[in-house]
Amino acid sequence: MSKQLILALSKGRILDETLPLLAAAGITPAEDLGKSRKLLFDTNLANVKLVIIRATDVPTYVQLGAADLGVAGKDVLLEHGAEGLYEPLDLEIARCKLMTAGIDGAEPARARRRVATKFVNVARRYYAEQGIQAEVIKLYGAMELAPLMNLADEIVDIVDTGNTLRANGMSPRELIAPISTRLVVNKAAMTMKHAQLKPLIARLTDAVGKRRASESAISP
Ligand code: PRT
Ligand code: MG
Repeated sequence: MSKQLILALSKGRILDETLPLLAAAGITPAEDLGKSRKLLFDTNLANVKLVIIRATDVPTYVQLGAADLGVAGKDVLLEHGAEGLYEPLDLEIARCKLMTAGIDGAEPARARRRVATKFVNVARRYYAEQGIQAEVIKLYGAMELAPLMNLADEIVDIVDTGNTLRANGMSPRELIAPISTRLVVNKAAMTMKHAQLKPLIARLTDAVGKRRASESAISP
């Protein structure tokens, strides 16, 4: 008898890049995800089901074993904490950087820096490591607005092209961590369902390798 595997996918921009990778690894949803309001999907593989949830909820599902494995941004994993999770594979998609940023030309405030971010744990850890006193303010979006409105001296946010910062008269300051999307696996499942998980992880590893090879063949 084959044990069921539940794979938790982050919806949003990560999903668009995850699906081709899953397809290359031989996993396709049984119906068109875009046309459905369902959250739980069968796949072409009898023992694999998909759940599609908020990116920030993926570590929780996998940690608590509601899902056996998941796909999540490293930023989300750093913020959430990785207890009870293995991270066996870098999927090398949705690459970006976690950075500090501030208003162009403004010196970072010296005494006690006010930092607006949705990554409060990452930010507290980072400023403590730097020996910088920081008051971290939790925001749920539009971090770029905070310095402009005098709510904060600096932000911690995801930067890709830097266009969002530039459009708001801000620039990146320090790199906190390079980010990409990772495969995470529940530690208990890795033992209990090893026979099912091992070939799945191997196929995904293969798909990532092939994708990397084809990309380096195009770009110099
Ligand atoms: O929208 P919601 O609040 O539900 O969640 P979300 O915004 O976290 O999800 P979504 O779908 O945007 O996906 C977020 C995940 O994609 C992150 O956890 C990262 O791992 C990854 N990722 C990769 C990015 C970006 N690139 C990215 N550029 N996530 C967000 N951005 C945003 C960033 O927040 C900023 O507003 O894009 C803007 C910066 O981009 P540039 O190109 O202007 O620098
Ligand atoms: Mg978003």
